[in-house]
Amino acid sequence: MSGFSKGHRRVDIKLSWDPAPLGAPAHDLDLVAAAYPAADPYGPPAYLVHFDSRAPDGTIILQRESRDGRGYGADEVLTLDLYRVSESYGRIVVGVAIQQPGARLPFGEVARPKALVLEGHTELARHDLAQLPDATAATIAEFTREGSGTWRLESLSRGYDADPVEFAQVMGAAREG
Ligand SMILES: [Ca+2]
Repeated sequence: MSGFSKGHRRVDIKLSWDPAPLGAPAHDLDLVAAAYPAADPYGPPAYLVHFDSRAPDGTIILQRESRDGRGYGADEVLTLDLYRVSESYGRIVVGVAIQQPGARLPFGEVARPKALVLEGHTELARHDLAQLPDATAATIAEFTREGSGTWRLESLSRGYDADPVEFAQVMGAAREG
């Protein structure tokens, strides 16, 4: 899956999945965003945004979160107000990780794990995470600030074998083409 376009201002990322079968432990997927310093865009994240962590300036917000995939429509929604992000941040990576409280749970065992990347009503990218059946986490989008100050989106589909905490630390290490 590839996407490439420029000048994004406000982007929504919507994650959905279906609940675990009755009687089975809940399937809990998490959207995770990591912001990296402009001075060191492939170093450690400056901050993380997920169900338990907020952006210090409120420019990246988890609008909705779910622990079990129940309910209608998107289960988790992340909004990135890119036009308000401080120039001290040069790169933002967004991914999805599956909580691993018991037996290993990869995307292939979660029902209909999907993510949409939207700007307004325009669909920028669509991800079927079942296409990474053995992974327990995946990066889906990378935003890079251009010299002109605009944000470029690269659509990713890179699987990881990591729980959400491990994933948050390594999700930005890969340098894409
Ligand atoms: Ca969750």
